[in-house]
Amino acid sequence: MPYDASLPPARPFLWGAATSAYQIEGAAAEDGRGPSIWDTFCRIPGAIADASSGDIACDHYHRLDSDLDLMRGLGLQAYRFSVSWSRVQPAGAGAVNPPGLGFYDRLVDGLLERAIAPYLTLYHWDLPQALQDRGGWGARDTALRFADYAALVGRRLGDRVASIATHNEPGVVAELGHQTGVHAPGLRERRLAMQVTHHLLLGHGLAVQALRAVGTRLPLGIVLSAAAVHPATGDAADVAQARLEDGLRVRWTLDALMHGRYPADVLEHLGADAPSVRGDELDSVRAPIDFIGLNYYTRTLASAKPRRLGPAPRVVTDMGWEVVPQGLTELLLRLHRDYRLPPIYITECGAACRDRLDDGRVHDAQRVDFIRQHIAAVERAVDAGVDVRGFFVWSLLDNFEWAHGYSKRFGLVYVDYPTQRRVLKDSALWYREFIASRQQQRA
Ligand code: IFM
Repeated sequence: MPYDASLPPARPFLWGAATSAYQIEGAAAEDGRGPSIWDTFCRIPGAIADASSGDIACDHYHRLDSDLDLMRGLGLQAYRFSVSWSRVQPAGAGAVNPPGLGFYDRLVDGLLERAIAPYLTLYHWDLPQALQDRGGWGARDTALRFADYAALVGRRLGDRVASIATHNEPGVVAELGHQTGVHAPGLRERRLAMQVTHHLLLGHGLAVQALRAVGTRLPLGIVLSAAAVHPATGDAADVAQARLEDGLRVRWTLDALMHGRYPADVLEHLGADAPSVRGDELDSVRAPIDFIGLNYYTRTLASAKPRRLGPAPRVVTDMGWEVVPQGLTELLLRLHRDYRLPPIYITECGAACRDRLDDGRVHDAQRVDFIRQHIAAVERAVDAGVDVRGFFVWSLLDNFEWAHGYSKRFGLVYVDYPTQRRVLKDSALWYREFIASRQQQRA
């Protein structure tokens, strides 16, 4: 599909793609990697839709060089990846695993050799099982261990990566992992989930401090899942529900990160389920950061009572998520207005589609439209004055989509799992042309 030249003109902006360790690496029991909570969770019957796991995933661990060449072939300017904590520190504390760190050394060096900026995330959901056995994110100690792990990664890779994000989507870790139980570690307790949000944020702040203490001068930040929250109807009850959900999903985290407090209305709503916060912990949470990453897929529609969505025509992706690009513009404008945010990166944005190999091609026109519309949505916000610096498509490769296993495909690149063959989808060809054309406009 040809690149649409009617898109707005070039800006100094990074175009990239993102992945995470457990979703692509495989090699789950190799070279000293310790088990993570996702290894354990995948073994629970019924936990994963297709009863799969990340044991092999995209076999990226063994295909590093060819995957790096694939990235270069696409013309990516930046690549966002995560480090597997249990690969570099198998028990989550104490001994370091040199071959594990060596893998990330090779990844970072390989990116730099290909002129691709490495954007590192420390925690994309794969907690070492040994730490879960000691209480996981429900235990304050895990936040302290996370700071040690951050320092160790910072010392080893901090001279070569473009930035370090502490967590990926802490709100999702708390809610899906500890309240609804559909993600690892599969717990279902709201009080615990709220304590987990606090410990994740505390871990973030302590990690930022630890990285600074070891001399890291890089931009440091955090990646949040963010959505514009809309009431399903104009009814007062739905409007109030939307305010509450915005409080739980957006203000909870950003008020803590930016102002060192949790929102009063949400604390009141939580009552006895509010987390316990010791001493000056919220001062650590608001340790100064240099960027915020936002992952955007859809809006949240809030209603006070469970209701069937009306007959309005809704375009959805294969996840059943409504396609709402204008929600991204709205979100960016709103966060710009309500918070004095540091520079923003769209660290994930993409669509799951029912991709099929058709004579060696994958015609994913829906994904091309999705990406094009969301880029345009970001650019509307930039034109209105929001400081956005980059856009990372989720994902570079089809991969292990958590509780959905391999049944959902988000990649620009199709992965034929039985052979591990990679095939550029039409969206990859489009993105390659798009990046090249933006680069030419800047030259
Ligand atoms: O695959 C996930 C990713 O790990 C985190 N953000 C959302 C993506 C799609 O569900």
